[in-house]
Amino acid sequence: MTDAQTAAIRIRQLRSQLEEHNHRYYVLDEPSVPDAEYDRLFRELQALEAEYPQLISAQSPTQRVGGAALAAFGEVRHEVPMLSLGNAFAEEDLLNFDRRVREGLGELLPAGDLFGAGAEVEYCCEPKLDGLAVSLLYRDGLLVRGATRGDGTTGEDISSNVRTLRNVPLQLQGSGYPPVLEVRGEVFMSKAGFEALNARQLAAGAKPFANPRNAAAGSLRQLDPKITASRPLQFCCYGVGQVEGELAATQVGVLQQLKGWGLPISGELKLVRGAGQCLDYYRDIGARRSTLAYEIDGVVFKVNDIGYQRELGFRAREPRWAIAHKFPASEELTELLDVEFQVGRTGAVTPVARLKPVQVAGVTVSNATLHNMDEVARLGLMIGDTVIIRRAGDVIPQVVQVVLERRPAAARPVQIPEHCPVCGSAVERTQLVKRSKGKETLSAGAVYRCVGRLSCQAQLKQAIIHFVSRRALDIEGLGDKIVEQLVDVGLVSSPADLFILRYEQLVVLEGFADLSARNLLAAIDSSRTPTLARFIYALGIPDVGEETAKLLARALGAMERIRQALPEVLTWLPDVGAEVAHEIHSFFAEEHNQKVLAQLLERGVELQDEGDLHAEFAACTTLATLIDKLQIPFIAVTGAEKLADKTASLEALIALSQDWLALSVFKNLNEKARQSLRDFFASPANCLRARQVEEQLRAFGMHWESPRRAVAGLPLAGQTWVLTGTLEAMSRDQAKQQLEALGAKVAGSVSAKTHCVVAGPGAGSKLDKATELGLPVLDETAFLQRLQLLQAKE
Ligand code: 9MJ
Repeated sequence: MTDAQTAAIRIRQLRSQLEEHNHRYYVLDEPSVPDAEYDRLFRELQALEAEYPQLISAQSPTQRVGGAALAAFGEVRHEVPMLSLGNAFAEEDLLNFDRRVREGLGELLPAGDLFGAGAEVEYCCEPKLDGLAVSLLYRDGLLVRGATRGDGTTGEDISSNVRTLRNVPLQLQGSGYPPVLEVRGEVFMSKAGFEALNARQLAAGAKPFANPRNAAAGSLRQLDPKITASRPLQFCCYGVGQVEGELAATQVGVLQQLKGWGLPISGELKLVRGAGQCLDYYRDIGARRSTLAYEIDGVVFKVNDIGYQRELGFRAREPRWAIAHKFPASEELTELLDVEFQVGRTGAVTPVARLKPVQVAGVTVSNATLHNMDEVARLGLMIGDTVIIRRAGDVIPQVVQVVLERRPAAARPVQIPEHCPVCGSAVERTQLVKRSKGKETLSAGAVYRCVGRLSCQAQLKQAIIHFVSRRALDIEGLGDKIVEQLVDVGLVSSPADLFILRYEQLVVLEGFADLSARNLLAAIDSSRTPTLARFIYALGIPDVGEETAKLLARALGAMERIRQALPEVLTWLPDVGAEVAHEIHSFFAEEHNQKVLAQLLERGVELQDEGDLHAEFAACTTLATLIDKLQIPFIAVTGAEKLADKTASLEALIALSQDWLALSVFKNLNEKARQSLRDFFASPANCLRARQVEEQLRAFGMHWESPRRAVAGLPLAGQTWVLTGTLEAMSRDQAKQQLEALGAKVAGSVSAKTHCVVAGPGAGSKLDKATELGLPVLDETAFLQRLQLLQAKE
């Protein structure tokens, strides 16, 4: 045997011994050897690895001290989204949750007892740790990746950091684990660890952390894993994500399996039966909260049976089978010293409470957002008042209430400034446009805006900070302070100015030197080719977040189409309502924005992935949708459908609407709707608008000839579906659109010709009829699954 082979064997022995000791010490809390013995083994391993660097592996305990620092975190896509939990605050919320669970399970649940009591559901209970959700991926038992939750779909790759956590096994113990096992849990800091860390921070002249949660977050999101390694972080497992292979059939069973493979789980885990026992658990943990070694902000209940969990499924971003029952938030009294006004990216002027500093649940609070002037009015707040401040978990402190008995004689009212505190432009109250039955009404909004737009330095700075931010153009090295400086010295007065910055201008600025100036220019240069979605997001259009930006880019495919889209056309996109459509349209209609956009393109910004209108979008229209989008008063979706059935084109509809005789024999519409149709198209402006919308749809590449577009070949072609009851994940309108995109016709009544009925809660006679006729009926979960399957085939 060669020396290297002998070394490899010894290294393997040492690693397994050290990991065993680690597990006993950090997971089981039962150390089996003195620290000195552990240190000796550790140093022996280090020496061998130094001698044979080719034998170093990421799974070695020596790597727990942290490897090389990173320049940035990579991105990780979660195969199975990392969801958050719904909250229960009052006991009643918990009882309602349990009722929804039992109703959702319906007949799956065994019958109750002979005395008429309903069957009870088993729940797995755990304390709710107040830390950061993390995913750990094990392949064939080896830890290969650690990631943060991020937005639930994409997180950050923090593999090097999680390896430094002493109670995270680098290799699973025992056998029988699935070949791919993603475990999920919370990274947190114990109260003692937090105190010790803060003592060290203070001794080193560094800023102490506000609370264990912040300390854990700050420690885990370090580019240098050595820093993470020096922090007292712990992991606790509470579930699984992606799994290839079999696991136990209950939540508690899975957690016991994970524990058997060396993963730490909660020591307070308990299996209970029924909501009553959940509340007992909540009270018990609540009473012992201050004696626990770590901070918690409530308890978590999960339906124990995994089959039931699957049946219950998800609602939006939360599982229907789990809930966090939160402890009451902490509240304190303090004095409102003043109200100041901040100007945000979109010009919103927001009141901020300046408070006499007060400790609330371990954090000093001296500011609290007041949201808007309606909130100030609702609270009846005056400067000088004594107020109740509440802080719950990681939530921004809130002013909950004024203590009127303590109002001093000198209390002053809070007044919104007439002029922007930053640029002096007028401050105006926003107006809300409300559409009901096709009529627009205006009402005063809660938000006040500085009208200065980008001539207001506050808005300009925020707009640029947003433009260069990580999820937008991602210009590295352009932090808030630098943006502020660039604006203050007048080098940048629009996002387009970033692309004409020169070395001589930068190098003389505070905090810049040769290398940093060059680096910034290089970073700006490499941001010139963003994806369309990032670019749209970067523009900072009010109400257009990342998701809407992605949707616009995916559906319309090109900047030019997005720029020109009429509000009616924008509302074709799922989730884009009239208000968002209006924001997008008016953003691009504004002269200044047009100029900046033209400059950006002139100055070398090149969008990467422009293309055609998305096929799904191009094919998703019918004449009925067009009529519906025109928002003719008293003509709702079904009315639009009847009209589309009768008329084959917009021109035919316009002609029909003016033909009194034809309309009066058109029995399918009531008198009010007929009158409204006639009035609508009697207006030349409305006719013009309708024609413009149609023309734009065609110019964009949408196609429809007859009200029934060619659907042959689509998976549901020739089928008639009926939707009844309420759906939770989407509106009925959206469900209908999706079905139509797959070729189905969606009808309003059930007959022997119906192929399938989708029935949500509250379904009545249609469901009865479907049952009577023996038609297939899907509940929402089954419907969503079917849609997904069919869309995947498409
Ligand atoms: C915490 N924070 O202790 C979950 N959690 O489950 C527990 N969080 C969770 N479970 C699904 N015990 C999403 C989050």
